Amino acid sequence: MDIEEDIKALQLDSEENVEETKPNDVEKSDEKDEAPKDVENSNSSEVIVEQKSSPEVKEKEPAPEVVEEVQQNKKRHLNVVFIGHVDAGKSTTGGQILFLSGQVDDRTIQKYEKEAKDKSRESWYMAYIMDTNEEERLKGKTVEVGRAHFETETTRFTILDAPGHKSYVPNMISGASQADIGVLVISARKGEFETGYEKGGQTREHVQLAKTLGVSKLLVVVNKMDDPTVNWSKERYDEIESKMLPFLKSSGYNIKKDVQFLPISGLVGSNMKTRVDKSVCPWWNGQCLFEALDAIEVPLRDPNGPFRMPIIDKFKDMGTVVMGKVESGSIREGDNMLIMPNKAQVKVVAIFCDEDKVSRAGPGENLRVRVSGIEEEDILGGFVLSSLAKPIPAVSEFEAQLQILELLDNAIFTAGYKAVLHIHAVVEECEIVELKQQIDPKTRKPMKKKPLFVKNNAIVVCRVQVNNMICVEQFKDFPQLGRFTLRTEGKTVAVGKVTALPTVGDN
Ligand SMILES: Nc1nc2c(ncn2[C@@H]2O[C@H](COP(=O)(O)OP(=O)(O)OP(=O)(O)O)[C@@H](O)[C@H]2O)c(=O)[nH]1
Ligand SMILES: [Mg+2]
Repeated sequence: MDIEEDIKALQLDSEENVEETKPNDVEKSDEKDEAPKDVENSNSSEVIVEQKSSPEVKEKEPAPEVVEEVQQNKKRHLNVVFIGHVDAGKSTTGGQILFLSGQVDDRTIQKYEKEAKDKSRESWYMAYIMDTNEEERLKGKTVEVGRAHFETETTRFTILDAPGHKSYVPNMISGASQADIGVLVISARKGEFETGYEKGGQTREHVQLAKTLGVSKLLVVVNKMDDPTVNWSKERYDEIESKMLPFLKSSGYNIKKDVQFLPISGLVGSNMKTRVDKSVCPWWNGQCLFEALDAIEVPLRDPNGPFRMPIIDKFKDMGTVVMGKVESGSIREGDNMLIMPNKAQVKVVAIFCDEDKVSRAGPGENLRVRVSGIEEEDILGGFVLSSLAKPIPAVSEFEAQLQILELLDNAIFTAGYKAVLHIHAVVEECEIVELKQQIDPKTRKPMKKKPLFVKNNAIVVCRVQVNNMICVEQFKDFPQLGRFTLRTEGKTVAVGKVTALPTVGDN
């Protein structure tokens, strides 16, 4: 079957890629504050950008013909995460996309211009489209992942606007774990590319995390080309591209197949919906952002596979509603399913895709699913809505291949090492209980001696234990549910993949 072959190809690709991954400088984090959890939401008017703090599904049900229409909308659906260093222009570019695709009117823009001016942040008005809460607007920094929708000729897109600030990396991880492709935004402004990339910025960490979290393709947009220090300079663009390429390669991306560069100005909106004018940028003959997004191809998930939807959030709304992205399989109203790991049997009462009520949905969709048979309090983020016939394994231990990046204070990595495990929507304390094998990064063969400890940049097979049962899959079966990161004190210390699950009985 084609789909199976595609999935196999993806696994081989990705497996090689993880093994090829070379050590990279991951910056030292001096700010370890976590993101504030409850941020007041003061935003009012726009409809296409989802509110950050109070998810709600529409209570009014659409007429039957509307449901029909939604289901017949055969455009493919892709989730795009915007990543990159703080202030690179992710929210501005996301906002501009919505403006150019006709989803934000001039009056709203004028309102944001005024609000931005009042806050002495004149140039931030485009970012206000995505940055919907007061704290974000005041500080000019995204905190929570923004979510919005737009369409091109061939595709319905969900934009996930991740925060760039290092304090909010956990939020970025949650955004990237829901994405199929990434738009890596790089500022070309003098000094900004350098701080983002060379001097310990977030560019590198974001790329490595995105790869690990299953973002299979990257559009690298070299932004702020309009800035006076850049002025659409080909030299500057080429410099950034030539510095980024070796790094992207070493992070596991196939730079011929998986990566595409293009210059834009998110603020002015150049080379986004239409190609940049030759009078502005005579040397660019390539695509604009919308064309590139339209043309990007990603392997399809299997609509006939066992159903898997990691739960990223839940709330009460005429029952219990769970939110997440379908990683495999399909769901229909009336289906009986399991919520794992606590094996609670639930019935699917209603399905909402984006803002619409639908009667069924397939893989890749971001859904809100109303279920009966479970209380909202009994569900945690990281639980998985799962097929009844083939439930996702729930384990408290698994075997994994890890690529160590940079340990805090160059510590050594041994049995007993504790970290925070991030795998799909799960965030859980974990302990390394045994180092089984070290892999030679050059030959990719296991080394003979069983290691007692390893250091920065090592590749090692080990056993990982968690206190609570979690749902994971082997990477070879479901790459999206079998890749993870380990973080210590707010810093990513390792990336890895699940290579084996206990054979008997935990699930
Ligand atoms: N000149 C110019 N400035 C830009 C462009 N894109 C963004 N900016 C400016 O860069 C600053 C940061 O923009 P944001 O969109 O908030 O950046 P971000 O990447 O979302 O930042 P975080 O969410 O904090 O990570 C704002 O002052 C923007 O006006 C651009 O294309 N040209
Ligand atoms: Mg932002």
